[in-house]
Amino acid sequence: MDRMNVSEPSEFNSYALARRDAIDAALDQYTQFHHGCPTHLREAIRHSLLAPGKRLRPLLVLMAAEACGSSPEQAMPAACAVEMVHTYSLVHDDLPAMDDDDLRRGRPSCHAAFGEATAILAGDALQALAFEVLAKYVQPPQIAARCCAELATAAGAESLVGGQADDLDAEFATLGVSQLEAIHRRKTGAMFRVSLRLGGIVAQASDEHISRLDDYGANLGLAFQIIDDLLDVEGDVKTLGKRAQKDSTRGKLTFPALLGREESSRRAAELISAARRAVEPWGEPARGLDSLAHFVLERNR
Ligand code: GRG
Repeated sequence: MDRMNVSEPSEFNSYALARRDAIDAALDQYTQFHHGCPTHLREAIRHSLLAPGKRLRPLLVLMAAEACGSSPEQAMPAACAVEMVHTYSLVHDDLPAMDDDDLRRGRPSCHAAFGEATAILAGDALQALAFEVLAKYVQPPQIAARCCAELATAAGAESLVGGQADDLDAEFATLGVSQLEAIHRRKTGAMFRVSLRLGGIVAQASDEHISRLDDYGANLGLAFQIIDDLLDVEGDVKTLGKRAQKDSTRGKLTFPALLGREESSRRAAELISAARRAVEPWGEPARGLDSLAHFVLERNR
Protein backbone atom coordinates (compact mmCIF):
# COMPACT_ATOMS: atom_id res chain seq x y z
CA MET A 1 0.00 0.00 0.00
CA ASP A 2 1.25 3.51 -0.86
CA ARG A 3 1.32 5.11 2.55
CA MET A 4 1.72 8.69 1.45
CA ASN A 5 -0.36 8.59 -1.72
CA VAL A 6 -0.39 12.25 -2.70
CA SER A 7 -0.41 13.20 -6.34
CA GLU A 8 2.78 15.29 -6.42
CA PRO A 9 6.10 14.00 -5.07
CA SER A 10 6.34 16.80 -2.49
CA GLU A 11 9.39 17.71 -0.47
CA PHE A 12 7.74 16.00 2.50
CA ASN A 13 7.20 12.82 0.52
CA SER A 14 10.86 12.45 -0.42
CA TYR A 15 11.88 13.06 3.21
CA ALA A 16 9.23 10.60 4.44
CA LEU A 17 10.23 7.88 2.00
CA ALA A 18 13.85 8.16 3.08
CA ARG A 19 13.06 8.06 6.81
CA ARG A 20 10.11 5.65 6.90
CA ASP A 21 12.15 2.56 6.13
CA ALA A 22 14.54 3.41 8.95
CA ILE A 23 11.58 3.80 11.34
CA ASP A 24 10.13 0.46 10.24
CA ALA A 25 13.49 -1.27 10.64
CA ALA A 26 13.86 0.11 14.18
CA LEU A 27 10.28 -0.91 15.11
CA ASP A 28 11.06 -4.39 13.77
CA GLN A 29 14.22 -4.59 15.88
CA TYR A 30 12.45 -3.44 19.05
CA THR A 31 9.77 -6.13 18.72
CA GLN A 32 11.87 -9.27 18.25
CA PHE A 33 11.02 -10.56 21.76
CA HIS A 34 13.44 -13.46 22.01
CA HIS A 35 12.60 -14.51 25.57
CA GLY A 36 9.23 -15.28 27.10
CA CYS A 37 6.80 -13.49 24.78
CA PRO A 38 4.13 -15.99 23.60
CA THR A 39 4.08 -16.39 19.80
CA HIS A 40 0.51 -15.18 19.31
CA LEU A 41 1.17 -12.08 21.41
CA ARG A 42 4.35 -11.32 19.44
CA GLU A 43 2.42 -11.73 16.19
CA ALA A 44 -0.42 -9.52 17.38
CA ILE A 45 1.97 -6.74 18.43
CA ARG A 46 3.86 -6.89 15.13
CA HIS A 47 0.66 -7.23 13.07
CA SER A 48 -0.49 -3.82 14.33
CA LEU A 49 2.81 -2.00 14.81
CA LEU A 50 4.45 -3.01 11.54
CA ALA A 51 1.28 -2.46 9.46
CA PRO A 52 1.56 0.31 6.87
CA GLY A 53 0.62 3.36 8.94
CA LYS A 54 1.65 6.79 7.73
CA ARG A 55 4.25 7.10 10.54
CA LEU A 56 3.44 10.78 10.87
CA ARG A 57 4.24 11.00 14.57
CA PRO A 58 7.68 9.36 14.38
CA LEU A 59 8.44 11.48 11.31
CA LEU A 60 7.55 14.55 13.37
CA VAL A 61 9.95 13.45 16.13
CA LEU A 62 12.76 13.02 13.60
CA MET A 63 11.99 16.29 11.79
CA ALA A 64 11.82 18.28 15.00
CA ALA A 65 15.10 16.75 16.21
CA GLU A 66 16.81 17.41 12.90
CA ALA A 67 15.49 20.99 12.83
CA CYS A 68 17.20 21.41 16.23
CA GLY A 69 20.50 19.99 14.98
CA SER A 70 20.21 16.35 16.09
CA SER A 71 20.66 13.22 13.97
CA PRO A 72 17.82 10.82 13.01
CA GLU A 73 19.74 8.02 14.78
CA GLN A 74 19.76 9.94 18.06
CA ALA A 75 16.02 10.63 17.82
CA MET A 76 14.95 7.17 16.60
CA PRO A 77 14.18 5.61 20.03
CA ALA A 78 11.86 8.54 20.86
CA ALA A 79 10.28 8.32 17.39
CA CYS A 80 9.58 4.60 17.89
CA ALA A 81 8.25 5.13 21.42
CA VAL A 82 5.66 7.61 20.15
CA GLU A 83 4.58 5.22 17.37
CA MET A 84 4.21 2.41 19.95
CA VAL A 85 1.89 4.49 22.14
CA HIS A 86 -0.05 5.65 19.08
CA THR A 87 -0.45 2.05 17.85
CA TYR A 88 -1.55 0.82 21.28
CA SER A 89 -4.23 3.54 21.27
CA LEU A 90 -5.44 2.41 17.82
CA VAL A 91 -5.55 -1.25 18.92
CA HIS A 92 -7.60 -0.40 22.01
CA ASP A 93 -9.79 2.10 20.13
CA ASP A 94 -10.75 -0.62 17.64
CA LEU A 95 -12.02 -2.96 20.39
CA PRO A 96 -15.75 -3.72 20.56
CA ALA A 97 -15.96 -1.86 23.89
CA MET A 98 -14.71 1.30 22.19
CA ASP A 99 -15.05 2.17 18.50
CA ASP A 100 -15.60 -1.46 17.41
CA ASP A 101 -13.71 -1.50 14.13
CA ASP A 102 -12.60 -4.56 12.19
CA LEU A 103 -10.24 -2.81 9.75
CA ARG A 104 -7.12 -0.77 10.48
CA ARG A 105 -4.18 0.24 8.29
CA GLY A 106 -5.66 -1.88 5.51
CA ARG A 107 -5.56 -5.02 7.67
CA PRO A 108 -8.00 -6.75 10.02
CA SER A 109 -7.79 -4.84 13.30
CA CYS A 110 -5.84 -6.55 16.07
CA HIS A 111 -8.82 -8.11 17.87
CA ALA A 112 -10.38 -9.19 14.54
CA ALA A 113 -7.19 -11.14 13.77
CA PHE A 114 -6.15 -12.35 17.24
CA GLY A 115 -9.17 -12.04 19.55
CA GLU A 116 -10.05 -9.40 22.12
CA ALA A 117 -7.93 -10.64 25.02
CA THR A 118 -4.78 -10.78 22.90
CA ALA A 119 -5.50 -7.34 21.41
CA ILE A 120 -5.85 -5.82 24.88
CA LEU A 121 -2.57 -7.44 25.93
CA ALA A 122 -0.82 -6.38 22.70
CA GLY A 123 -1.83 -2.77 23.43
CA ASP A 124 -0.65 -3.08 27.03
CA ALA A 125 2.70 -4.49 25.92
CA LEU A 126 3.19 -1.75 23.30
CA GLN A 127 2.61 0.91 25.89
CA ALA A 128 5.12 -0.64 28.30
CA LEU A 129 7.64 -1.15 25.50
CA ALA A 130 7.49 2.54 24.57
CA PHE A 131 8.78 3.53 28.01
CA GLU A 132 11.33 0.70 28.06
CA VAL A 133 12.76 1.97 24.75
CA LEU A 134 12.93 5.57 25.99
CA ALA A 135 14.52 4.60 29.29
CA LYS A 136 17.09 2.26 27.74
CA TYR A 137 18.06 3.95 24.50
CA VAL A 138 17.67 7.73 24.85
CA GLN A 139 20.90 9.34 25.98
CA PRO A 140 21.88 10.93 28.36
CA PRO A 141 19.75 9.43 31.15
CA GLN A 142 18.30 12.77 32.34
CA ILE A 143 17.00 13.41 28.81
CA ALA A 144 15.54 9.87 28.79
CA ALA A 145 13.76 10.60 32.08
CA ARG A 146 12.35 13.85 30.67
CA CYS A 147 11.10 12.02 27.56
CA CYS A 148 9.42 9.37 29.74
CA ALA A 149 7.66 12.04 31.80
CA GLU A 150 6.49 13.98 28.73
CA LEU A 151 5.19 10.89 26.93
CA ALA A 152 3.45 9.59 30.08
CA THR A 153 1.66 12.92 30.48
CA ALA A 154 0.59 13.01 26.83
CA ALA A 155 -0.66 9.40 26.99
CA GLY A 156 -2.36 9.76 30.36
CA ALA A 157 -5.67 10.61 32.00
CA GLU A 158 -5.41 14.34 31.34
CA SER A 159 -4.56 13.89 27.67
CA LEU A 160 -4.96 10.87 25.34
CA VAL A 161 -6.92 8.64 27.72
CA GLY A 162 -9.01 11.53 29.12
CA GLY A 163 -9.84 12.76 25.63
CA GLN A 164 -10.82 9.26 24.57
CA ALA A 165 -13.05 8.85 27.64
CA ASP A 166 -14.84 12.14 26.91
CA ASP A 167 -15.13 11.24 23.24
CA LEU A 168 -16.82 7.92 24.08
CA ASP A 169 -19.26 9.68 26.42
CA ALA A 170 -19.94 12.45 23.91
CA GLU A 171 -21.06 10.13 21.16
CA PHE A 172 -24.72 11.11 21.20
CA ALA A 173 -24.58 14.20 23.36
CA THR A 174 -25.09 17.72 22.12
CA LEU A 175 -21.86 19.60 22.65
CA GLY A 176 -20.51 22.77 21.09
CA VAL A 177 -17.35 23.38 19.06
CA SER A 178 -15.25 24.41 22.06
CA GLN A 179 -16.03 21.16 23.90
CA LEU A 180 -15.31 19.15 20.76
CA GLU A 181 -12.00 20.96 20.40
CA ALA A 182 -11.22 20.28 24.06
CA ILE A 183 -11.72 16.54 23.43
CA HIS A 184 -9.51 16.49 20.37
CA ARG A 185 -6.75 18.65 21.80
CA ARG A 186 -6.31 15.78 24.28
CA LYS A 187 -7.25 12.72 22.21
CA THR A 188 -5.41 13.61 19.00
CA GLY A 189 -3.46 16.81 19.66
CA ALA A 190 -1.45 15.68 22.68
CA MET A 191 0.30 12.92 20.71
CA PHE A 192 1.22 15.37 17.95
CA ARG A 193 2.51 17.91 20.47
CA VAL A 194 4.58 15.35 22.34
CA SER A 195 6.11 14.10 19.08
CA LEU A 196 7.42 17.58 18.36
CA ARG A 197 8.47 18.16 21.95
CA LEU A 198 10.41 14.86 22.20
CA GLY A 199 12.26 15.74 19.00
CA GLY A 200 13.31 19.03 20.56
CA ILE A 201 14.15 17.44 23.91
CA VAL A 202 16.42 14.71 22.48
CA ALA A 203 18.21 17.45 20.52
CA GLN A 204 18.56 19.38 23.80
CA ALA A 205 16.96 22.40 22.13
CA SER A 206 16.28 25.67 23.93
CA ASP A 207 12.93 26.26 25.70
CA GLU A 208 12.11 28.82 23.02
CA HIS A 209 12.57 26.25 20.26
CA ILE A 210 10.58 23.62 22.15
CA SER A 211 7.76 26.10 22.66
CA ARG A 212 7.72 26.89 18.92
CA LEU A 213 7.56 23.16 18.16
CA ASP A 214 4.77 22.76 20.70
CA ASP A 215 2.76 25.54 19.07
CA TYR A 216 3.23 23.95 15.65
CA GLY A 217 2.16 20.55 17.06
CA ALA A 218 -0.97 21.89 18.76
CA ASN A 219 -2.22 23.56 15.56
CA LEU A 220 -1.22 20.62 13.36
CA GLY A 221 -2.91 18.11 15.69
CA LEU A 222 -6.27 19.85 15.67
CA ALA A 223 -6.13 20.38 11.91
CA PHE A 224 -5.30 16.69 11.50
CA GLN A 225 -8.43 15.73 13.48
CA ILE A 226 -10.72 18.04 11.50
CA ILE A 227 -9.34 16.57 8.28
CA ASP A 228 -9.81 13.07 9.73
CA ASP A 229 -13.49 13.90 10.31
CA LEU A 230 -13.80 15.23 6.75
CA LEU A 231 -12.16 12.10 5.35
CA ASP A 232 -14.65 9.99 7.31
CA VAL A 233 -17.42 11.73 5.35
CA GLU A 234 -15.67 12.03 1.99
CA GLY A 235 -13.14 9.16 1.89
CA ASP A 236 -13.45 5.54 0.81
CA VAL A 237 -12.40 2.39 2.61
CA LYS A 238 -9.81 1.38 0.00
CA THR A 239 -7.85 4.63 0.22
CA LEU A 240 -8.28 5.13 3.97
CA GLY A 241 -7.42 1.54 4.97
CA LYS A 242 -10.17 1.82 7.61
CA ARG A 243 -13.95 2.04 7.51
CA ALA A 244 -15.40 5.28 6.13
CA GLN A 245 -18.68 7.05 6.97
CA LYS A 246 -18.52 5.42 10.40
CA ASP A 247 -18.74 8.51 12.56
CA SER A 248 -21.34 10.15 10.35
CA THR A 249 -23.66 7.12 10.26
CA ARG A 250 -23.36 6.54 14.02
CA GLY A 251 -24.37 10.13 14.78
CA LYS A 252 -20.97 10.77 16.36
CA LEU A 253 -20.01 14.31 17.17
CA THR A 254 -17.62 15.55 14.46
CA PHE A 255 -16.46 18.88 13.08
CA PRO A 256 -18.36 18.56 9.77
CA ALA A 257 -21.51 17.57 11.71
CA LEU A 258 -21.21 20.67 13.89
CA LEU A 259 -19.80 23.20 11.45
CA GLY A 260 -20.52 21.84 7.98
CA ARG A 261 -17.86 20.68 5.53
CA GLU A 262 -16.93 24.09 4.15
CA GLU A 263 -16.36 25.73 7.53
CA SER A 264 -14.47 22.63 8.74
CA SER A 265 -12.14 22.83 5.72
CA ARG A 266 -11.65 26.55 6.32
CA ARG A 267 -10.74 25.95 9.97
CA ALA A 268 -8.33 23.15 9.08
CA ALA A 269 -6.58 25.42 6.54
CA GLU A 270 -6.40 28.21 9.13
CA LEU A 271 -4.83 25.89 11.72
CA ILE A 272 -2.30 24.63 9.17
CA SER A 273 -1.34 28.22 8.39
CA ALA A 274 -0.91 28.87 12.12
CA ALA A 275 1.31 25.77 12.41
CA ARG A 276 3.45 26.98 9.52
CA ARG A 277 3.72 30.47 11.03
CA ALA A 278 4.94 29.00 14.34
CA VAL A 279 8.08 27.59 12.70
CA GLU A 280 8.50 30.18 9.92
CA PRO A 281 10.96 32.43 11.81
CA TRP A 282 13.24 29.42 12.04
CA GLY A 283 13.87 29.49 8.29
CA GLU A 284 15.66 26.67 6.49
CA PRO A 285 15.84 24.10 9.36
CA ALA A 286 12.01 24.12 9.55
CA ARG A 287 11.37 23.53 5.84
CA GLY A 288 10.54 19.87 6.45
CA LEU A 289 7.97 20.75 9.12
CA ASP A 290 6.47 23.30 6.75
CA SER A 291 6.02 20.74 3.98
CA LEU A 292 4.63 18.16 6.43
CA ALA A 293 1.94 20.67 7.45
CA HIS A 294 1.09 21.05 3.77
CA PHE A 295 0.91 17.24 3.40
CA VAL A 296 -1.52 16.96 6.34
CA LEU A 297 -3.83 19.52 4.71
CA GLU A 298 -3.73 17.73 1.36
CA ARG A 299 -3.80 14.13 2.63
CA ASN A 300 -6.43 11.68 1.41
CA ARG A 301 -5.83 8.97 4.04
C1 GRG B 1 -7.71 3.91 23.41
C2 GRG B 1 -6.62 5.54 24.98
C3 GRG B 1 -7.18 5.25 23.67
C4 GRG B 1 -7.21 6.24 22.77
C5 GRG B 1 -7.68 6.07 21.40
C6 GRG B 1 -6.23 6.95 18.53
C7 GRG B 1 -7.52 7.10 19.19
C8 GRG B 1 -7.57 7.38 20.66
C9 GRG B 1 -8.62 6.91 18.48
C10 GRG B 1 -8.61 6.51 17.04
C11 GRG B 1 -9.77 7.09 16.34
C12 GRG B 1 -9.46 8.37 15.68
C13 GRG B 1 -10.11 8.57 14.36
C14 GRG B 1 -8.67 9.26 16.22
C15 GRG B 1 -8.38 10.58 15.68
C16 GRG B 1 -7.34 10.68 14.62
C17 GRG B 1 -6.36 9.61 14.60
C18 GRG B 1 -5.54 9.43 15.80
C19 GRG B 1 -6.28 8.87 13.50
C20 GRG B 1 -5.30 7.80 13.31
O1 GRG B 1 -4.03 8.35 13.07
P1 GRG B 1 -3.29 8.19 11.66
O2 GRG B 1 -4.25 8.56 10.54
O3 GRG B 1 -3.09 6.63 11.63
O4 GRG B 1 -2.01 8.93 11.70
P2 GRG B 1 -1.91 5.76 11.01
O5 GRG B 1 -2.51 4.39 10.89
O6 GRG B 1 -1.52 6.33 9.67
O7 GRG B 1 -0.78 5.81 12.00
